[in-house]
Amino acid sequence: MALIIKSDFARDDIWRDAFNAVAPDLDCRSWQSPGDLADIEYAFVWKPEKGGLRRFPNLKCIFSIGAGVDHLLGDEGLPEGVPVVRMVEPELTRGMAEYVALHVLRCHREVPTLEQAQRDRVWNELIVPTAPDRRVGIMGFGVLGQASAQALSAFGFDLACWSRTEKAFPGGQSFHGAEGLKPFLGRTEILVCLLPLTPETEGILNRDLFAALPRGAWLINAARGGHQNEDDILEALESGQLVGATLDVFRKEPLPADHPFWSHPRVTVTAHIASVTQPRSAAAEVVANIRRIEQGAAPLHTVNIKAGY
Ligand code: NDP
Ligand code: OXD
Repeated sequence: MALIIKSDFARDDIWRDAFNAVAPDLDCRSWQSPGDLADIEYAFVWKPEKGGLRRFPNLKCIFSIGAGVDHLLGDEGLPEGVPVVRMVEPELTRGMAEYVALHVLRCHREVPTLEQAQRDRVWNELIVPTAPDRRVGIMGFGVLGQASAQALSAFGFDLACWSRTEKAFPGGQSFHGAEGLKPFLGRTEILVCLLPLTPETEGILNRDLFAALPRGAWLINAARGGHQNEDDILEALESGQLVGATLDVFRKEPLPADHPFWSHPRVTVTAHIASVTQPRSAAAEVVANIRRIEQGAAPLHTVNIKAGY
């Protein structure tokens, strides 16, 4: 069984070691020197070049190294009929829940205001609402949205979620579809975006959406830069419609050095590190899925190519 690896952050060797630790029988090959292309049955990839996966005539499954599959589904040369599996692994999920909890708490407790007070040597006895009086809304209520909601529920936030299809959410209010978006936004003071990037969600974080939030809302985008209209974010910050934005993802990455977000006093920039797939736990999940396929079962976490996620 041969697996071709094209990894993020040039981590091919780390991945090979992680796979070998759980599956010594798996023949891991690198994208640069794949050997006989006909041997390759599985691909484990991040941002492969367009059409690159077509080289392998016997591919049984394509595993995305990330939870997002926009890097694959944007490729018109993706081999037809080969299932695409997105990354679902416990440490990636935990990392995102940490990031969301950290930044929601930071907005909720108005940490940027307190940091400024310290710089100004001002004793600011700032009193903030309690968590049950703070309305947090999570756009995208899949694996990462649900884990983030669970982490936030420990603090007692007033939570709501928005998804494409109807979802039960015993810990909060649930909205879905186009008709659910406005009421969801209208009650949301801290908005967390964890949507996949699809033709339907491209550019969704725009002026119209910000206008539907209560004045002075906070945006946290840990999903994809393609969701956000960056000029509209700056305009909403300028007008006070948004009081702050925490952005992990950008239209262009790395964020260009002259981008106004870098120095904006009410924007927090992180470098697409909200959460990162972890080799040990991810290799175990991928190998378990490969074993399923080898036994004739369908892989878990396959993507609906038509829906785009
Ligand atoms: P899932 O596929 O598990 O969940 C996606 C959620 O989005 C579902 O609830 C889905 O609705 C909802 N959704 C999809 N399309 C729409 C739509 N048109 N309208 C409303 N809701 C919609 O994805 P994950 O939670 O695993 O990952 C989410 C995204 O997070 C990834 O696609 C990736 O881009 C990003 N990510 C970013 C990272 C970072 O470091 N910045 C790290 C990891 C992931 P429904 O439940 O009805 O299907
Ligand atoms: C992902 C990412 O999609 O890291 O997993 O962005």
